Amino acid sequence: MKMTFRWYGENDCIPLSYIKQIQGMTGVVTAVYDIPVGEVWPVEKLRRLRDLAAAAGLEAEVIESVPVHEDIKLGKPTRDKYIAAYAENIRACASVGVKCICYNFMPVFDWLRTDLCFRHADGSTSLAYDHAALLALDPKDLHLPGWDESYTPDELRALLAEYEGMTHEQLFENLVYFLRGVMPACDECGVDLAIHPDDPPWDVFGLPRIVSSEADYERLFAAVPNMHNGITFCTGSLGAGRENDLPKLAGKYAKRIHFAHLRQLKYDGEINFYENGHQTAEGDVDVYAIVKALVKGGFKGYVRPDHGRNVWGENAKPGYGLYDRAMGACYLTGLFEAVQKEEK
Ligand code: DNO
Repeated sequence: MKMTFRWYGENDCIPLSYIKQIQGMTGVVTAVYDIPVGEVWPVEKLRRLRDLAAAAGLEAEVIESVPVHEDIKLGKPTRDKYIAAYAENIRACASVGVKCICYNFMPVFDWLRTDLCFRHADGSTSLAYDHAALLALDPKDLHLPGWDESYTPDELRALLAEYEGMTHEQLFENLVYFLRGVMPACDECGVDLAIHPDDPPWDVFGLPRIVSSEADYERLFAAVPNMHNGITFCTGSLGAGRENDLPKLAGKYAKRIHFAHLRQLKYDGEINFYENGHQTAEGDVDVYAIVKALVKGGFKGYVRPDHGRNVWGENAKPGYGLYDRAMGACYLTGLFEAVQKEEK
C-alpha cells in the first residue's frame, strides 16, 4: 500500500511541503488541468508535476484523472481518434513514471452533491446529497470542484440531447470498446487503469450509469480480463448504494483495486447521505473491515484519503481541505499498519 494525497497542481492552495509533513505520505495524485479533454498532455507539463513533487520528497505515480472524451462514451465515429490520443496520454504519463491512471465513464457529469457546506453539530462542514434537491436542480447549470470540464449551457444542452435514448448496454459496449483500444498501451508501459465508480451509484438526469455494483464489475472484467483493467475503489461512491457490500467487494477485487479512495458517509434517509470524517464510528462505511479485506486479499495499490470535512476554520475547496484529509490519512495509515501486522 502506498498512501497518497490529491494535489491540484500549482494552483492548489495546499503546498507540497505541507503534504509531505503528513506522516506516512509517499506521493501525490495529480493531473494536468489546462489541456482540453481529448488532447495529448505535453510531456513537459507532466515532467514539471513530477519534478515539483520530487523536490518536496514526494512521488507522482498516480494521475486522477485522464478524462475520457464524451465522443468515446457516446460511441461516435470520432472516438477512434480520441482513443488513440488516450493511448498516447498513457505513454506520456508512463514516460515520467506514472503507474496508475484513474478515470471515470459517467456521461456528462462527474460526481454529484447537492450541498457543499452541510453543517455538523460540532461546527465542521462536509458535502451532502439530497435526492429531491438534485431533482430540483437544473442540469444545465451545475459545477462541482474537481470536474474536468464545465460547458456553456448551450454545449451542455446539445450534449445531453446526444445521450437521449442511450441504454446501459450501449454505454457498456462503448466502455469495452475504449478499454480494448487502450489496453495495448497499458501492457506496453505497465500502467494500470482504475475506473472510478459512479457517484452516486445510480442514474441521474436520465443518463445511464454502469459502474455502480458488483454485477457491473463482473461483466466488466468478463469482457476485458486484462489485469490493467482495474478499479478505483471509492468507498463513498459505492457506499452510497446500500446494496453494495463493501468489505466483500474489497476482498473479492483486492488485486484489481489499483487505487482506493477511502472515506466515510452517513445515510440520512433512504438514499440521501452526508459525508463525515474518515473513522468507522462516524458513519455507515466500515472502513476497518474494508482495510482488513483489502490487506487479506493481497491489495498492493495506492490509497488516498478522500473527501474530508472543513474543520478548524479552514475554508478549503469542499471535500479537499488539508486538515481533515490529513487526519484521515493518519487514521488510514494506522489501520493499515495494525491490520498488516496482524496478518503477518
Ligand atoms: C471527486 C472525485 C471524482 C473523481 C473522478 C475520477 O471528488 O472522486 O471527481 O476524481 O470521478 O475520474
